[in-house]
Amino acid sequence: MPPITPPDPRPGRDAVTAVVALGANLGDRAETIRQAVQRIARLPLVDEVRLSDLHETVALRPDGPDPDAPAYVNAVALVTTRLAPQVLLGLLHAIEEEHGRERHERWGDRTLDLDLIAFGDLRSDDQHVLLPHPRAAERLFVLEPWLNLDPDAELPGHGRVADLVEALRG
Ligand code: PH2
Ligand code: MG
Ligand code: MG
Repeated sequence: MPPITPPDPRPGRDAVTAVVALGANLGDRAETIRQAVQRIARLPLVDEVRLSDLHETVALRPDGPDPDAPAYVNAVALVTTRLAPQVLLGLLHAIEEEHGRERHERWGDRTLDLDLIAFGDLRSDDQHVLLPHPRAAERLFVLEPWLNLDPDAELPGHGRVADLVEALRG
């Protein structure tokens, strides 16, 4: 007789849609982004991933846009997952490191940046997992690809992404 396996006593989490921003301005940027999305899709407890169009964008530095810096490829992925947000964030950082991400200066050039922009409608001021991402509302390189995936998207605490994009485009 095979052993009887007791039911898993851990409570299941409901699936949530997380918004992940992807950026790269070194190496084969588009290929890196496609590989990163495949890695995310293969993570445990990730059910579905939808990737936006890839957008080429001017690098934003702490003192403003820098057309002389290597340009970015940016995209957004909608990730349906039952992972906890801090676990997802840790796994995103691990994928950045697999792609040789090095951290020198703030907003320096990078092979891969994966930012957790939103996690359902969760708002968190935990210093390790700030949600939504504190600068997302100002960043067209995040909001435009997100809008392209979901015309009804809302950034928790900031309203409709379509309205934010319109205001930033001026
Ligand atoms: N990310 C940054 C800083 N500057 N500029 C663009 N165009 N795209 C980015 O993803 C980006 C940036 C810090 O994460
Ligand atoms: Mg970033
Ligand atoms: Mg980052």
